[in-house]
Amino acid sequence: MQIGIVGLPFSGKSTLFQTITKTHLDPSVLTKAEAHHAIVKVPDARLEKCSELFSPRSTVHATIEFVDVVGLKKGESGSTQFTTNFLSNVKTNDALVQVIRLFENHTVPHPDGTLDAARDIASFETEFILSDMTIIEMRIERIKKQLQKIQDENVKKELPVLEKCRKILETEKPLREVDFTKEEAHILKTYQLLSIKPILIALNFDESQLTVADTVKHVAGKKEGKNTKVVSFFGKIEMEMSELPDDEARVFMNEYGIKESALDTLIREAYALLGLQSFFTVGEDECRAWTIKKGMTAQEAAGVIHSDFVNKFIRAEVVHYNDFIASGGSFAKAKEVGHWRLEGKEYIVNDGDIMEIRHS
Ligand SMILES: Nc1nc2c(ncn2[C@@H]2O[C@H](COP(=O)(O)OP(=O)(O)OP(=O)(O)O)[C@@H](O)[C@H]2O)c(=O)[nH]1
Ligand SMILES: [Mg+2]
Repeated sequence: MQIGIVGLPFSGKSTLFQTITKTHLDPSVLTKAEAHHAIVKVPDARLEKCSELFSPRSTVHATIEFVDVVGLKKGESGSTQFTTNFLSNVKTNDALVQVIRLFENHTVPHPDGTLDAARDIASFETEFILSDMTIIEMRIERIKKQLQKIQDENVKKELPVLEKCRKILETEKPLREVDFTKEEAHILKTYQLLSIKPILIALNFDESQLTVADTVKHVAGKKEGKNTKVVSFFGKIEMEMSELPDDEARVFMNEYGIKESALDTLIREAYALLGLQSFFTVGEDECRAWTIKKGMTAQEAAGVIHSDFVNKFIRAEVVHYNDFIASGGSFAKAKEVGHWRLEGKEYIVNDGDIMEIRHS
């Protein structure tokens, strides 16, 4: 899973990227034209607890990849240019974090002169919608021509889906707000559309601002919906904080009333936004968190561990993390009270299930 960090120039993208990926980029690298990638461990207190109980040789977290998407520049006309190069860098991501600048900093002024969350959010939305519209219209034209020559059923199936998208985009609505069936979503996937991507709007405030809660509420009220979430963070101090040892960071967080680091909030929200969840495998050898989509069956989840397990799946031994802990971290006890179960192929895996796959 790859999440792209996007935003206007000087909105704090690289600051956020470095904070959540705990990397330090040289200022000379930051201005270069390539995107920066980093794989981040998904923090999970439940996995830490399992590790404490089993003292395994290795503990493996779920991971998520973050990308600092570069290439958005102020054009000669003064307005920001959404080049094709930039848009194609956005396309490859599964979801987006859009950084919105709400901090004052006179040494690096906002490209549009003032701070305005609604305007900045809308500027991306418009570009994404326009880009999608172009792709969809071109595809519709091509399909119509193709169908005049040969009646290909697979190609024919695409048309109503594309027409549905066109109608929505014409009302200037992003595609992420619309319900698509599994089949429709599958067809649309190949087009790498932009306005369909789940988005996390990350408002970047100054630590001195007193209006944080009100602004977040206001923006969330207007924008939040299906596949859109709004979060806030303090770019500059979170970055300073990420450079401190853990205990000092905690003191610092208490002082500023920060409950959770930007990394933890973002990962948690991004995870949920993508419809992802974790299940665990535990033991003396390895404790590990695995990422799956919500609604996956035990058989599908087994396939994430090893593709062979799909066909060789017999049963899954399942106990939920909470029940396991309630049973004092003992499988025997969990079995005794009936929390430990044998489940078949069709069992829908829950977030936090501890599983062992029985296979032939
Ligand atoms: N005061 C203040 N300054 C910040 C904050 N976040 C970022 N900055 C500063 O704003 C400038 C731009 O931040 P970056 O993280 O480089 O922004 P960016 O979006 O990556 O910028 P480009 O890659 O050039 O488009 C830097 O000088 C940061 O130190 C913040 O929360 N408060
Ligand atoms: Mg940058």
